[in-house]
Amino acid sequence: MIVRTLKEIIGTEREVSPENGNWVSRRFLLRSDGMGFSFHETIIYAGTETYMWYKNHLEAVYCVGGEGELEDLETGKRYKIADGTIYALNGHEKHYMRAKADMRLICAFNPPLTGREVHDAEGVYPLIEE
Ligand code: 9YT
Repeated sequence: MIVRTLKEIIGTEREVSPENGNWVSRRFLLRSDGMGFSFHETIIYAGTETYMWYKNHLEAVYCVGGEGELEDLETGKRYKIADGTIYALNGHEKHYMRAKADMRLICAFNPPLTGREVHDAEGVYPLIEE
């Protein structure tokens, strides 16, 4: 059994931010934990805009705090994301997240992330195979 606290993750290798500092991801479970998915808490800071395209991954994101606007670039649709809303990128959709207040998001990735991934110039996380 694995039991971890946020306190144990902050300030370690499992806490990851992009160079622009727009978000921080605390990676509670990674591929090395053997669950078949990775599980993170992400804070996206108010006033930021992040372009993402999980070309190699499926991601589900459950918002438990803050508020932002999600734009699906495949359809042009915009969604308000706030406490109690989940979105799932089941079609590898390119998207923007614009945070209006610091957003606290619980995220699961399949396949699981291995650790230090941040978005590349295309908004993509690389697929790291063993
Ligand atoms: C909502 C989102 O995807 N933000 C980027 C960070 C990502 N959730 C991660 O690596 O934990």
